[in-house]
Amino acid sequence: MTNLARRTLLRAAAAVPVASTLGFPAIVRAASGPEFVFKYGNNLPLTHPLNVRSQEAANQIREASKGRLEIRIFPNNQLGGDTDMLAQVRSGGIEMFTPSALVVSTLAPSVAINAVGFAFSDYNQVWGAMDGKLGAYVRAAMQKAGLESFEKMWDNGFRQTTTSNGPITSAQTMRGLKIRVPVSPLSIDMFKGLGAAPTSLQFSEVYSSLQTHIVDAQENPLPIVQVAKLYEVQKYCSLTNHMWDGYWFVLNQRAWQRLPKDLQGIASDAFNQSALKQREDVRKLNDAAVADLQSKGLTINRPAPDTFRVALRQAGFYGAWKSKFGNEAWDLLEQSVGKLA
Ligand code: X2X
Repeated sequence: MTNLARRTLLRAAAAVPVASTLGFPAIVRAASGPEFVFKYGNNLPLTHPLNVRSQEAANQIREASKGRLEIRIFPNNQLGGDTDMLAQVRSGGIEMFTPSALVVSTLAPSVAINAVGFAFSDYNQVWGAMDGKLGAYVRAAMQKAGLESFEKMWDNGFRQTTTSNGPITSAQTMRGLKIRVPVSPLSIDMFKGLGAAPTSLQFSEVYSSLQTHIVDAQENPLPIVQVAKLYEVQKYCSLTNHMWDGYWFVLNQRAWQRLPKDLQGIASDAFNQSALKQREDVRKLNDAAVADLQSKGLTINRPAPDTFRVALRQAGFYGAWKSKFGNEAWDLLEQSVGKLA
């Protein structure tokens, strides 16, 4: 057994499913247990709407399937970081995972297209594209890479920048900034284009790397800054709105194909409906987040986007990523947001 495999197994053995932590009623089922158990790993704390609504979907599925299908949730990187979970969902070590589109792009590059810098300006554009042709295009790309996915994407949010050493007010203030970004070539390239010094780290390492000043800054939507308590290790929050990011619910292809059609229907209905509620939860959190984070000690500012856009154009960011994503994907994005390059 490789070291990685051994570590993964040990982690899986040590991890406790959410259902038992939260004291949900024991599953009503025959003594033989559920016919199908899907292990679902994610990188977020239990309090994030992604986990709250996933648990709701799991409960619905247990009821609607009369205990035949059980979804066991392993939140908060219990099964390893993003890169580990992406490998596990492909190999079948786990059946489900919710990676950010940024992270799936290490496997299927076009999947990160929603995160092109300053492309989406509001949620009407986001859901129009992701529930429409652009989303369908990306899901087909994931399927080619061996991953099934549910139709509805879950919200992460518009990403904002936090630092420990001064507010970001323009592209000039990004110069040399030691900033953590997800494990994603697009994020690295974009922050290099803005003049910063980005480092890719899995989300599981973010709090400690800020605390120990391995990096001085990170970028994430406000609800993540809240639930992961990043305000404890950061001082400034600049509302840069530099990209929109969401989570795909991906599934191991063989596990999905083994599931009878009726159970497939029950599972996808439950998760797609929960996605819509989760989007609404994130919207409400965002509305209240600025005041909440201020009360927790963060200094908030709202930089204008112009200098960032100019810096990215000058760095050749849009041209380079148009050729990486390909004309078809880029055209679909521009149908939703207008001309970019
Ligand atoms: O790792 C991050 O920054 C996070 C939580 O936003 C993602 O999953 C991409």
